[in-house]
Amino acid sequence: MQSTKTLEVSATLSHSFVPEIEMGLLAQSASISPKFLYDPLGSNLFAAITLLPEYYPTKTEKNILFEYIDQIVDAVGVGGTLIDLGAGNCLKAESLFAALKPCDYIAIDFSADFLHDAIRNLETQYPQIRMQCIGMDFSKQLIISDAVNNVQRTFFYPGSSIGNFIGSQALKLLRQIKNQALGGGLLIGVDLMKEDSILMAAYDDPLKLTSAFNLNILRSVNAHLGSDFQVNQFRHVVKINHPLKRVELYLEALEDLTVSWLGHSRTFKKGELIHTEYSHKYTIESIKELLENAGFASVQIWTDPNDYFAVIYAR
Ligand code: AVJ
Repeated sequence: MQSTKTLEVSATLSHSFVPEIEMGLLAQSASISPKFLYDPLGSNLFAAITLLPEYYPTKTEKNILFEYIDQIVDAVGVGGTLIDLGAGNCLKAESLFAALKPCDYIAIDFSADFLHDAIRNLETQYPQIRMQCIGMDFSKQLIISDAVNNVQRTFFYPGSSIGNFIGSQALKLLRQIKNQALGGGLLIGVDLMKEDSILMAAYDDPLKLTSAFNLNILRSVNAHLGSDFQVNQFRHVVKINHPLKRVELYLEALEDLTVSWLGHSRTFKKGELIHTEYSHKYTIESIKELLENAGFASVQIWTDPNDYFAVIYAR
C-alpha cells in the first residue's frame, strides 16, 4: 500500500491560556493546571524523571507491556489506528509499533512543538505508517476529527496520565474516548496505590529533578502571562492524601511576596501554597469501576509482580 505521509498541526493551541491561568492564580487557594508543566524544558525534565531509579511508573509499565505483549496484541488486534494521547516524545508508542503494526499513528499532545520534532524523526524510520500530529488540550475536550481513520481505533493513554484528573474529569475523558473509539478500545496505564515511602521517593527524588520540573511551571506561566514569578522564592512540596488516594504537588512561598502581570497582582504569604498537580493512585477495583461507568463493557488487566502499576485494555 502506498503511504501518504501527512503532518498536521492543528490550530487548537493558538488561543490564549491567560484567562485560565489568571483564574487559578487569583483564586483563594491558588492553583496552576499541570498541563503548564510541559513547556519544552518541562517536557525534557519529565523525560529525565522517567529515567530516575526512584520513578517506578515508566519502567514498571514498560516491563508489563514487554512481558504481556502477546496477550495485548491478541486483545487489541493488529493493523489498526493507534491514537496516542499525551504522546510526548512518542517513544512509548514506538515500542508498540513492531507488535501492533498500526496503519495509522495519530500523536496528540498539549505541547505541539515537542511533538512535531518527534514525529518527523519517526516518519523516516516507519515509512509504512501514516502519521499525523495534533496539538490539542484534551483535558478540556477530546475531539477526534472525522478525517482520522475510523478503522479499529485504539486509544493509547499510558503513564498513568489519567491520574492528573479528579474523578469527574477522568470519567468525562474516558467517556469521550469510549464514544470516539467507534467499537475499538483503550489501552491505558494506571498507577496503583502503594506505600508512602515509595511514593515519596518517586515524587521528591534526591536529585531534585521533580523539584525542578515543578518549579519550572512558574517560568512556563511567566511566558504565557508576562508575570514576574521568581523561582527561588518557592520550594517543591509533596503531600500524600490518603482518603483521596493521591499524591499532591505544590509550590510553597518561602517569603511574603507579590507576583504581578498586566492589570493584576497576587500576594502570597510565607508558607502559602500553589497547587500544581494531582497524581491519583487507583486500586484494581476502583479503576475497573471507573472504566465500567465510562461505558467500557470488557476490561482486561495486566500488572507487575509488586502490583505497582496496571496496564489495561478496555472496550
Ligand atoms: C505524567 C502525570 C503521570 O503523575 O507521575 C511525575 C507526572 N509529576 N513526577 C505522574 C509527574 C511528578 C506524572 N504523570
